Amino acid sequence: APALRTVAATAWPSGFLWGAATSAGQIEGAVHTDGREDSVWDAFARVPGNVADGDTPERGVEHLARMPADIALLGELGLNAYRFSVSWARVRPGDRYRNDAGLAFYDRLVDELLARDVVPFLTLYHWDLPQALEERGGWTARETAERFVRYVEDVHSVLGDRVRRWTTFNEPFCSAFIGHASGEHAPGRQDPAAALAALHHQHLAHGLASLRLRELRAGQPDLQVGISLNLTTAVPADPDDPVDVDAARRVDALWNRAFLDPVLHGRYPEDFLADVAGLGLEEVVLPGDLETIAQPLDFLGVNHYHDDCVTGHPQSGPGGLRPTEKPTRSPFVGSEHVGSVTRDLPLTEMGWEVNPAGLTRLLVRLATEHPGLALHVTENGAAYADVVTADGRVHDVERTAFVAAHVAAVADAVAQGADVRGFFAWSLLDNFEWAWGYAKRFGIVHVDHATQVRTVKDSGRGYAALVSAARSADHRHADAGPSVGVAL
Ligand code: GBH
Repeated sequence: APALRTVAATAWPSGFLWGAATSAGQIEGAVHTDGREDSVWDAFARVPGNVADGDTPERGVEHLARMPADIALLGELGLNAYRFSVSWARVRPGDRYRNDAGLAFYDRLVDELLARDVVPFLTLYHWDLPQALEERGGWTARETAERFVRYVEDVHSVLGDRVRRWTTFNEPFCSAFIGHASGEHAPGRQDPAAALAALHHQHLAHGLASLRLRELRAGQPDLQVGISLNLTTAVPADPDDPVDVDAARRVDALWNRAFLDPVLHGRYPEDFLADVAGLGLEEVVLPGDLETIAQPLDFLGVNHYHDDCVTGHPQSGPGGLRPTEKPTRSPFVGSEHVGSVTRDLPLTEMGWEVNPAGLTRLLVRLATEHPGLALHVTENGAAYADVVTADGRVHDVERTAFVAAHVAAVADAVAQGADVRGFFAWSLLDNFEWAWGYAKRFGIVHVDHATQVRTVKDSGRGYAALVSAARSADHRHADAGPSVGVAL
């Protein structure tokens, strides 16, 4: 087994959140139970060729039915936080009315978490728009942002008394550009103007929902609102080649600055506006929108998987998101010529580079460029082809090393001054990996998709051991007197 780097437990801020993450559309299943209606992913997955092996989210990993046992597992792993998402299509089927039967599931989930002293970390939108709204234009329609606020009010009306951490969007890059430009994700459109409209309307929805949650939190001042972005460091393949340097600038804008700048500073980057000039963004940005979008952010969620080494002379186009033959288009609106190059690093089963130093670098960059911003690593993980062996265990040696190396990478960032307050392993459970269906496994807990039996993988045990060391040091500090860490 690879040597695990031991992290000085004292490096962690007091009250650090040690969690695992999931999303509704990937685990819940029961897509028509208790009045839930289709999301865009249910409809997209029914079209042959969109998802590997014809898989659909219909069964998920039956989390809707198995939730108490799944949360018990989280407790057994010693985690003190759980990041989950709420399904809009369960809460407002067809976006017509508040569905109390759907909301009751999340009500029970939150009670189950609190009973185990696990902090609920709620995401409002993890890519699962109600299909009925897609049929009215989806994220290309401005009204969808306003409808999002009604949904958020419904969720808050039931969970606002117990949930303190609210995330508006998960990775709006993916739902905008992979959903509407490359078309590899639902709703599967391949239209640059639609992607830019979706980008802007999700930003607007984030701003409007943040405003509303702040009004609603009048009686609950510790409610925090943030957003999770799939920030991705763009590295030029040849740093001496101006074409590659320009390619890196372009995708840095697309992955990172087209999100950070509006949300944090109320502006789109000038170079990004130039790259996408004439493609339709001008038409959807109305006066006042950017002020609405730039609401104070209580934390930034960072989802990190890999860096992107880019070239402006692509040998092969971007890809690897979808296993099927549908003609692939670039997600990089206005920069379609840019391609990715794989460096000499180990690769996961997704073909993504394993590069924990990239996570340290990203967190330190954020801390430097946005001083005072609280950070959570809201996703980090890896897919490997796991098997349950005769001893009833899953010896996922590579993932075990991956988790340890990335936890150590976060410790390095903390030591360099980044204000990181939480880490969430993606994912608690093997699940529906979007266009890859059930073929890719990201869990620290294995799921047998035929029997739904759960088996904690060695990576889950390894993560639990790291967390236990960190948390017992935290408790010793707490016992020793006032905490030296940040107030959470
Ligand atoms: C996250 O997104 C999602 O939030 C989560 O739902 C998902 O299950 C998890 O990751 C694992 O996929 O093939 O070179 O074009 C992942 C963010 C951004 C990572 C795009 C892959 C492109 C890689 N993704 N990136 S490439």
